[in-house]
Amino acid sequence: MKSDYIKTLLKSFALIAALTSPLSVFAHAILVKSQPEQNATLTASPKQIDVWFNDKVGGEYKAVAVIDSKGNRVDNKDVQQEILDGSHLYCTLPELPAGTYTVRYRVVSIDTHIVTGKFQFTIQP
Ligand SMILES: [Cu+2]
Repeated sequence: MKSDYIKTLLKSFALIAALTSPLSVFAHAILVKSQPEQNATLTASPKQIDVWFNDKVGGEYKAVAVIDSKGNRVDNKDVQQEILDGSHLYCTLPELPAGTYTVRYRVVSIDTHIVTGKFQFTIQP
């Protein structure tokens, strides 16, 4: 019957839409919040960097690095994932001099994709 054919066709489209939708359950992780915020101007060196994603991320291969304007890595290389909130990573910092810093992150999202990104913040003299 023709209507059965159309129903099947519609189901196929629905399936394709579900598989390709950014709202899929197995979503690609995106950064939703950070502390310091992107492009923040601070009056003192922050004690740590916090990043939050829209979903929990994998415990392996997680990385958060803070790079100074000369390209040197300045964080304490101690990235941690919050035990009760797998969407939250943080690392600590030594006392940093004034300058502009770049935070780089790299995580594996639930859909197994690798997600990388960066943002900057500035510490005023
Ligand atoms: Cu993805």
